[in-house]
Amino acid sequence: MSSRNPSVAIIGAGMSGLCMAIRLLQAGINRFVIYEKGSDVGGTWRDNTYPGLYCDVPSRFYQYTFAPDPDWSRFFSPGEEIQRYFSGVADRYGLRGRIRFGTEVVSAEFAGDRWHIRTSTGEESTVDFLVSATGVLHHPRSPDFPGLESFSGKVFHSARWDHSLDPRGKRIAVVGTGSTGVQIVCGLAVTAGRLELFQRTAQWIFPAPNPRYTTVGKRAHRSIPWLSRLAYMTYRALFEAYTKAFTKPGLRRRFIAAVCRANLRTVRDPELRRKLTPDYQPMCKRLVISGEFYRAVQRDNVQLVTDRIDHIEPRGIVTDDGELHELDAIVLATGFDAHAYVRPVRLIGRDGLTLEEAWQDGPRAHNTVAVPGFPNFFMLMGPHSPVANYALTAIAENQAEHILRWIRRWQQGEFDSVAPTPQALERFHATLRTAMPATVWASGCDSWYIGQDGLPEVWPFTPAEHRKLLLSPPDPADYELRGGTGAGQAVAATARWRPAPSRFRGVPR
Ligand code: NA7
Repeated sequence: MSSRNPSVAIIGAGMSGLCMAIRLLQAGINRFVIYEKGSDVGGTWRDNTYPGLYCDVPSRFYQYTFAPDPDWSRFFSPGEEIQRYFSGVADRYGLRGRIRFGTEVVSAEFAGDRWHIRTSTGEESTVDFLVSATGVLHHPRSPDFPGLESFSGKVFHSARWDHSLDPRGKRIAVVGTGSTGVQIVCGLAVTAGRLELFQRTAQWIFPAPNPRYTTVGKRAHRSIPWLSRLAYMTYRALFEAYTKAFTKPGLRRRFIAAVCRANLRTVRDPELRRKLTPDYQPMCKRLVISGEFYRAVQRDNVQLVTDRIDHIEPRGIVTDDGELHELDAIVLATGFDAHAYVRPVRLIGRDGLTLEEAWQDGPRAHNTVAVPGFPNFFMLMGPHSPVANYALTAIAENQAEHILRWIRRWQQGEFDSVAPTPQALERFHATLRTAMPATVWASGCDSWYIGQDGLPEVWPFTPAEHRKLLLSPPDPADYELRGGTGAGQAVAATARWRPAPSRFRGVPR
C-alpha cells in the first residue's frame, strides 16, 4: 500500500515545537508548518533575558540528542547561550522558512477528520494533525498589588525584562524567591546599589557550582562525537536516580534534604538564617539550584524582606509594618500560570466539544499527550508531563517520537483519526492520583505544580517510566480509531510500533 502524505501544524517554535519539526523532517514528513506568535524561535529562552539566567539542568543533558553541542561554556548554560543553540539548530535544519512568525493560532476545529485552523493574520488552513507545543511556563503571573500602577520607577515581570534599566547603583526590588528570583538576585547583587528581595515563602536551595568547560574539554567533545553521547547518557542515568527522590520517600530524599539543610547552615547570621528557613520539606516546591544565592543574600547591599507587601506608592513598596522601601525599579519574579496549556487557542474537538468543557475539572491528557474527543491532536509538555528538575529536551524528544509513531500509522492508512477513549484517560488519571501522595510535591506546600484538584499536575513516576510508556506499543483498548483501512484492527496495528531510532546522528551542516 502506498503511504499517505500527512500535513501537520505545530503551534509554537520553542524548544519542543522545534523538536517536533525536526523529528518530522527526519522521518521524511515535509508538509508541516509552525505557527509562532513571536518574532523568533526559542520560546521561554527567547522571552527570558534577565541577568543571572541559566538553565539548572546540565548543558550536556539539556540539549537535543540529535544536535549535541560540544561548545557549551559552562556546566549550567547561561540563557543567552541556550537561545543561540535553539536558534542555530533552527537554522541548520532550515526551519525558519517553515515558521509563520508573528502569527497566533486563534482557533482550531476538528471536522471531517481534519483540523481547520484560523490565525490572527486571517490565514485559514486545514491539516491532518495538530500538535500543541505552547510551553508550560509561558503566561507571566503578575500580582495586582494596590497602587502598582502609581509607581514612578520601572516595574516589569521577570520574563519581560526591561533592558533600558541600568542596574548600576540603583535601588531594585525583586519580588519572589523561585528559581527566577534567586537567579536575578545572584545576577544583580554585584551591580545594583541596593537590592531588596521580597520573600513570601522561603525556598530550599541545593548548592551546585557552575564551572566553566575548558578549551581542551570542548575540543575533545568536538573531535570525539561519542563523548557527547557518553556525557548525555551519564547525566540521564544520574537524573533518573536523582528524580526518584521526588517520587518515593527514602534515602535519596533524605540525602538531598540533608545537603539543602547543610547549605542553609552556611548563612552566618542566625536571624537571616531563620528567615531563610522554609517550613516545608526540601523539594516540595521545585528545588532551586544555586551555588551563589546564600553568598549573594549575605552581601551588605542585599536585604531580605519578609514583611508582606501592603501596597505600592510612587516612591516604592510599603510593607505591612508601615515601612516604605524607596526604589528605582521593581522586578516581579512572581512566576507563571503553569496550567494554561494550549490557551488562549480556542480548540474545538469532535461534535463541538471545546477544550474548556473537556477540562472543566482541570487539564488532563492521556499518557500526557492526547485528549479524548480531540482526534489527531497531540501535546508536547501537556498536563502531567515530567517537568520537575529534569531535562525537558529529553521529555520533548520522547513525546515527539510518540506522536510521530501515530502519524506513521496514519500514513500506512490504519486510521483517519485517532483519540484516546474517555475511559482510558480516567484509568490513566486514577493511576496518577494514586501515586501522588508518595511524591514530595504533595507533602504540604503550595507550588506551581499544584493543579485545580489540589494535587500536583506533574508526572508522579520516574522519567524513565514516562519514556517507556510513550515508546511502548499503546494499549489498543485505550484508543478509538476511525476510518482508514485498519479501523478496528488496532491490535494488529500496535505490532508495527517500531523501536526508537538510534540517537545522536549529529547535526547536518
Ligand atoms: P515560581 O517558582 O512560581 O516562583 C514565584 C515566586 O513569586 C514565589 O516565591 C512566590 O511566592 C512569589 N510570589 C508570587 N506571587 C506573589 C505575591 N503576590 N507576593 C509575593 N510573592 C509572590 O516562578 P519562577 O519564575 O521563579 O520559576 C518558575 C520556573 O521557571 C522554575 O520552577 C523553573 O522551572 C523555571 P510563594 O512561594 O508562592 O509564596
